[in-house]
Amino acid sequence: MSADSQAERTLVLIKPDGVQRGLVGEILRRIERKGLRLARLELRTVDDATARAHYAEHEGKGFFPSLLEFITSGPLVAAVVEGDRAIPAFRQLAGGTDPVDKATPGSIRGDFGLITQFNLVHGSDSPESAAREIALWFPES
Ligand code: RTP
Ligand code: MG
Repeated sequence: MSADSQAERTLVLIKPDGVQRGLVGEILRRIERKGLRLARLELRTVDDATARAHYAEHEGKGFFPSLLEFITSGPLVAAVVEGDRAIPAFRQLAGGTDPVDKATPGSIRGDFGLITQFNLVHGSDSPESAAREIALWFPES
């Protein structure tokens, strides 16, 4: 176990495809087995404004409209996950963005994903992103 002073926080989403396919328990199990902790956990359906703010870096890209439609299409799980190097540790668990070309077997996307958009999970990609996203999803924390 690492000292609390080394704990890092990351924003994790189990996207609507993961909830719809019944993979919430499987994904949370992998997070916990890795040794990461759940600090916040909530099922919610998000509006367009939240989805747009979350993925602001992708505004203007070809996939942006369908990404917004997908993320708002049904309930998702939002979580704050913490632990030593939580940001890269969860990105490792998730695997690369494309579930076939980039994510390796053994990762969440590599094991359960097929189509890039429907890649099951989101994890913050840097400390700056994590701070911004945690403030967006859990403003009271
Ligand atoms: P995320 O932000 O969701 O954790 O995923 P990521 O960092 O691995 O990938 P990113 O480049 O940030 O893309 C955000 C999400 O947009 C969807 N996407 N679709 N070509 C496509 O159809 C395409 N490219 C990206 C995926 O859901 C991706 O995770
Ligand atoms: Mg990203």
